[in-house]
Formats: sequence, structure tokens, C-alpha cells
Amino acid sequence: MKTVFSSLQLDHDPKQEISDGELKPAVEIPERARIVLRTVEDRGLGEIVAPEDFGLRPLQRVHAPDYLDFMESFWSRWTAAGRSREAFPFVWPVRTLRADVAPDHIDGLLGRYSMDAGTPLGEQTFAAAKASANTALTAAKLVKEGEKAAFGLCRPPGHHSGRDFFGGYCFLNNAAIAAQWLRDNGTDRVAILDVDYHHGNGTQSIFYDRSDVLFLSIHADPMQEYPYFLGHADETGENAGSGFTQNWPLPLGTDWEGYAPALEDACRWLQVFKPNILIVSLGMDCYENDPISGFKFKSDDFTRLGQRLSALDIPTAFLMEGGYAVDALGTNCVNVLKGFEAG
Ligand code: SP5
Ligand code: ZN
Repeated sequence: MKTVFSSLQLDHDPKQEISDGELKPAVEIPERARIVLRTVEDRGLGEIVAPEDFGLRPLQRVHAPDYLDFMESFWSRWTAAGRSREAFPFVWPVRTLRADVAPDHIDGLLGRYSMDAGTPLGEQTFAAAKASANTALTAAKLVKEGEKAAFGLCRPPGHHSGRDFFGGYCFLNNAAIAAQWLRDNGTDRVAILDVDYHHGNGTQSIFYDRSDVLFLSIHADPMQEYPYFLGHADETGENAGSGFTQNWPLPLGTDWEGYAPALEDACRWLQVFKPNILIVSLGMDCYENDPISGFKFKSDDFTRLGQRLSALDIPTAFLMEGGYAVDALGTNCVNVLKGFEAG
């Protein structure tokens, strides 16, 4: 299958993140994309192509205009405030504070448009995020035009970003942007299967009241793991979207044996919904040696995952999300894609 990637995606180069009560070295780093790209080449997955530029329109179909304006103008406002290092939010409009206020000060705006303090925002972040979204859109377009599968080597990732907020290393929701673009271009039914270790809260929230985009997510139980405040089993959609969101929260320590039944369940949902196109939010952070995660996948289990998805026989766009064990990330990712191709 083809891989889509742009070197602009490397320009988001965070140095640190707030994690476990400390400023620690960032884990969502450019080297992640480099190693995946290198492994795609080494193992001969297929041609690597540059993304097309889809412009702002597909982003505006998913994200709020004021959020996109904030992202676009962020760095000039940040430097105008005398700041020069990467930015972290630190105050949020929680219950009893006014969520309707858009403060003048950039620190207030950072809180308004974010969900956590673990996601640094730098000078090139939004440019890289736009390139990542174009990569997702191009992969979706390849599948729409008849490829059995395509791989969008997205970075930065997207699934934690909602309509008007960034967080969880995500700034634009690549999977949601691709799904919406497919809907706007004649694809009737789209399903998103999110196999990242973390719940895809942004994607879920974007499609929560809709029946045209099925959202399925298998992830670490949010009672114990980020993002904590979404991804519980009783979240199944609302209004027209009732029943079109399904979550499989699994305990820390889950291995392939514990994971496979949830995957079978999710596959049954896909067989019933019969999407024209499947988007896989492909995180590799279920890996046993992932530095921030708690599942126990071995590298071979990623091959099994790809094989199982292949048996569904649905045209599929794989979009990269998380996975932070950099040394094994290329192997684990290409294992899924090769597993899919081998069937
Ligand atoms: C796309 C994606 O995978 N985003 C993940 C964002 C997770 N951010 C929270 C990280 C908290 C790390 N805690 C580590 C505990 C083990 N030492
Ligand atoms: Zn993740």
C-alpha cells in the first residue's frame, strides 16, 4: 500500500512535556515519524507519496473557526507577549468558571482552547498539524479512489483534539477531518476504529450525535488512564447518534489474549454497520515497552491486528496516532500494515 507523508510534519519538535509531576523530555517527537518512514522503506511496504494540499475547508468542517484562528495566530501573539519558548496552558474554565469568555490574554486563550498541560505548542506546530491533516486527507482520497488500503503517516497525531481544543499531543483531528471529507465527497457510511492505547475523546465528541460516522474505540480504562474524563463503557452516542459510539475500556496490563475479544466485538459492529470506508486510528502504544502506557502487546500482536482487520474486507485508511517506544515503533506499525496486506 502507499504511504503518505510530508517532511513539514517534522517541524513540530517539542522539547519537554509536563508529565508525572515533572517537566520531562517530550515523547511525541519527530524521530517517531522518521523511524516509521525508514521501516516502510526497508520492508518495502510500497511507494511513499507527498500529501496534496486540501486547504482550510476540510479543517473548517470539523473545527471551530475561532479555534482555527487561535491556532493560526498563536505564535505571533505568544511572542508579542514576550514569550519565546514552547507554550503550555495552565488554567482551564472548569465548572463554575465562565466557558463563554474568550480572554484577551494569551494565557487565558491557551486554557480556553486546550484540555491538558502535556501538549507543548511551538512556532511550527500548526504548520506541522496542517501537513498531518493533509496526509490523512490524501490517504482517505486514495482509498476513496479505489485503493484497498493506504497509510497516512500522520504526526502530530489527532484523536484527542476536539472541535475547539488541542491536547494529548493532538492539534487537528486527522481521523475526523478525513471522515468528514469522505462524507462530503459522496461516501455514505464511514466507520472509525480507534486502536490507540488511549481513548479517542476528540473523535468521539465530534461524531457523538451522528449516525453516519460510527466510532469504535478499544483502549485503557479511563478510570485509570488518560484522558480519564471520556471513553467509559456507558458512552454510546446521543440523539441521532444513539448506538453509533461504542467503547471497550480494558484493564491495565491487557495483553493480546485480553484484547482479542474486544476486537472481535468491534469487528461485529463493523460487519453490521457495513461502512463504505474504514478509518483506523492506528496507535502503537499498546506495545509492552511503551514508556507511557500499560498494555502488553508484543510486536507480533500488531501483525495479528492487521490480519484481523484485513478479514473484514473493507477499504481502509490507516492513520497513525500514538506509540512512543521509538525503537520498535516502525516495526510495530509496519507489522499492522503488512499483516493487513497478507490477510
Ligand atoms: C496520541 C496519544 O497517544 N496521546 C497520548 C497523550 C497522553 N498524555 C498523558 C501522558 C501521561 C504519562 N503518564 C506516564 C505514566 C507512566 N510513567
Ligand atoms: Zn495514545
